[in-house]
Amino acid sequence: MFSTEDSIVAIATPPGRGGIGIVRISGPSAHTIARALLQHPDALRARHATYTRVAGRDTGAGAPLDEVVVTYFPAPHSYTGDDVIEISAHGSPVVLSAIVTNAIAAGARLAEPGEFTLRAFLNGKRDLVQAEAVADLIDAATPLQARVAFDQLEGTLTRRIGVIDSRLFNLIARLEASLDFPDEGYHFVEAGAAAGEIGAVVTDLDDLLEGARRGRLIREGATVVIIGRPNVGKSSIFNRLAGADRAIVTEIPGTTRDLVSERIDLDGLAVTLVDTAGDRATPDLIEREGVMRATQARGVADLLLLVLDSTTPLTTDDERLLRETEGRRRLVISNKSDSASPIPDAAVAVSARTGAGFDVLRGAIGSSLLEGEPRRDSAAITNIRHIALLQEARTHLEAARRAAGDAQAPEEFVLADLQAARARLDEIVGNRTSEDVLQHIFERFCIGK
Ligand SMILES: Nc1nc2c(ncn2[C@@H]2O[C@H](COP(=O)(O)OP(=O)(O)O)[C@@H](O)[C@H]2O)c(=O)[nH]1
Ligand SMILES: [Mg+2]
Repeated sequence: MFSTEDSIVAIATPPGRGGIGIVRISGPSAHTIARALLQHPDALRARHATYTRVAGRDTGAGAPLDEVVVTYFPAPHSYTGDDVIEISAHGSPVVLSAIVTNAIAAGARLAEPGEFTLRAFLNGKRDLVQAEAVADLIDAATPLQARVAFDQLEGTLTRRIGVIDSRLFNLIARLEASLDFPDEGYHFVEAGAAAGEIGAVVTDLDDLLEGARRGRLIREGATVVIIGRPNVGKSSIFNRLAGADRAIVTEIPGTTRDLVSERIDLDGLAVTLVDTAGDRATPDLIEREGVMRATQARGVADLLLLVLDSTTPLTTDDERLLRETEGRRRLVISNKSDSASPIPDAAVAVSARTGAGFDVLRGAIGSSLLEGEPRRDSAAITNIRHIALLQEARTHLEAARRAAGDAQAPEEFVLADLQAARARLDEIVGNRTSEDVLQHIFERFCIGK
């Protein structure tokens, strides 16, 4: 189903107008197709920028359409591993689509989403983890997300999985040798030693999985929900953190009646900040709906900011909220520090009016989100597909370890589970990934990537 026989074309730059726009052609006839489009007498020199003109029609004849710089990357030294031509024209959608149309007339096919990167994968230029990292890098909304994605593009995760895989391979080889030569009276690996070695691999996997929550938070972002009874200053805090007057602030309790949310970059973490209606029993139908939505938002939050008002004594609503959120990841905030001294049990004191305490608050949000996470420089694992496969591999390794430690269990049992664990690792890097999964992964790319 995935063919690399034909040549594909697409605009590689984002939609809209810009100084430069790039059309990319990849495939065995990329060079021939480019020659048909360009008003350039000679063959293109490999990896040289060639300044020339592109024709207005699908033959080189006729009025030129634009001045372009063309680069030819012969296989296999290109992004996709096929012959690649990149035509940099002026960033006009009209010019760029004309080039694409002409390339199609000259024999190319419009690329599917992610097809350039898919070809790089099929041609062995990148493994699946790296191909997925390309999409993550393009999608990154914070510098930290970009760095972690680039790390994976460089192969950090691939290497760690490779190390684990080769330990398993080595162990499997020795176990198989023991099975194949049972009469030699020599065991390539003792049963007890095998269990120990498998245990060490499990520890390696756990190391990798340990950083996963942090990695997920970095890649997917976190949802932080502001709760509290009416008038404590939730919307004011929301506006300060969002850096904009998004939510309406008044002295009238019950002003916020719906969820208001805003994406913010909090020291590299992409945070969806949600302001909610003040939590109280109320006869007002609309406000009641707001309180219900607030309760739902509370349910999906990665972190709750429970706001208290330091200018008034705690009410029964405050105490109820403190109780209800006790088991949750939360930060208790004492607001209005400009007018009263902070509530003793609160984690952070702020004034939404003056902005005092907000640096501390931002830091505290970041550290509570990542609390208990290994403080590594980069989280190697971020992708839910990778996490699920690592967990499956771990399950098989645990089964193998039990079988290896059990004198009654035949060695074939150990081997079967070790092989199954390796198969999961292979699937992460794409060595035996089904076409369905590949299709699913590359679908989320945009055209031209
Ligand atoms: N003095 C003082 N007043 C504040 C502060 N934050 C909010 N307020 C006031 O408290 C009232 C309620 O604020 P609002 O943000 O709408 O609270 P919400 O109902 O919890 O969303 C408004 O009159 C705000 O001006 C603060 O830090 N200090
Ligand atoms: Mg409000």
